[in-house]
Amino acid sequence: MQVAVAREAEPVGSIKEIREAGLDREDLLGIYRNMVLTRGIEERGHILYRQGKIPGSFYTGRGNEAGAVGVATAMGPDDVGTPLHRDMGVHITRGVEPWRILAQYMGRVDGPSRGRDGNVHMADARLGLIAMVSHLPAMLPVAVGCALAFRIREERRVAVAWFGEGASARGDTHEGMNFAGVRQLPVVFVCDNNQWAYSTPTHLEFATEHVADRAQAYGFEGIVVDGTDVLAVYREAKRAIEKAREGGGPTLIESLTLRMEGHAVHDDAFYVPKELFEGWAARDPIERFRSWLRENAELTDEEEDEIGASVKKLLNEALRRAEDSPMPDPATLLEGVYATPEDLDTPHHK
Ligand SMILES: Cc1ncc(C[n+]2csc(CCOP(=O)(O)OP(=O)(O)O)c2C)c(N)n1
Ligand SMILES: [Mg+2]
Repeated sequence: MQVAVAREAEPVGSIKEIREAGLDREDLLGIYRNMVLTRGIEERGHILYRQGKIPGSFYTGRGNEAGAVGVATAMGPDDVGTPLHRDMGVHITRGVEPWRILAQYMGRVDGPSRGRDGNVHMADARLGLIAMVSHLPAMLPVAVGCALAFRIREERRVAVAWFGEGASARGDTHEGMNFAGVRQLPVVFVCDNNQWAYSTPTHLEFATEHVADRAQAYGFEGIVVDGTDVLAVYREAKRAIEKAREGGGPTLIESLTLRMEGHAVHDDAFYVPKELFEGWAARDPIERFRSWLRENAELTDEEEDEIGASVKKLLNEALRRAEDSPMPDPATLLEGVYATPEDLDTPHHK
């Protein structure tokens, strides 16, 4: 029989509680705007894909806006993270300009990967983000390596490692978490549990009740949070990040959502029961936060319209600017692919 071990986080109630967690009204509206912008970028991307303007495939994190924005809002400016293909909200919250993301989608030279890679295989290192590779769980040891470096250099910084519940079935997830637990490193693991790994359901990925139940076996705390409740995600991420910064070691946060679209745009997700989509659509994270703001923070019609209109304007301008960005010059194909020994300052290259 499965017995849940991880703590199940309470939903967030009042604005008082959220003030205590360090957010004022302006922060709350900023979070809402970041969620609306995140969804807007992915909706624009979807249209560009249908227009044939995006090479390769196209992924969205619809339904995961609260999870991604909530965690990224809790990160400090010098912290680092390895967001994946459902975590557009992390790039937005860290300040990547939307036009650069649309340029990335279209393979243009102004995308964060300078047209070297497609879709969300991108990150702006200046904003503390490390670009993902397709071998998703391979990003966990990278984040753990960052945390080890912070420990060695005595820097008060934290690494955040994202992974899906499907990725949790792979060996690198185990190795990363085990090493982090053994060394009590300043890293927070965030599992975006959207209940599907392509067409594989959770019961074929893990035998515990929750992914977060495994944390105890690695020697740290596991928490399950409703990934449609942006403030609950923020509160739990903030606690975990500050705990890690103070030397309290890792935490595993499992953010529970449903992947609201196919694995990528080519997939109609016929294998996901219709009732599941209907149930989770009623808990849409943006709609949920909008209602909370209306009830608890006196969000007005004017403010809501202003946010919607400014996001639309920003995206219109972003699209124009991205379409003006050229394709990379083929003559530069090999630039930025390999680091030459002269570029490295590791001792054995000296
Ligand atoms: C090692 C490896 N195996 C298979 C794939 C193909 N693949 C890409 S994403 C994915 C599903 C990942 O599921 P999950 O970790 O739950 O993340 P989600 O896509 O649901 O966010 C698969 C099978 C891959 N990229 N890497
Ligand atoms: Mg998944």
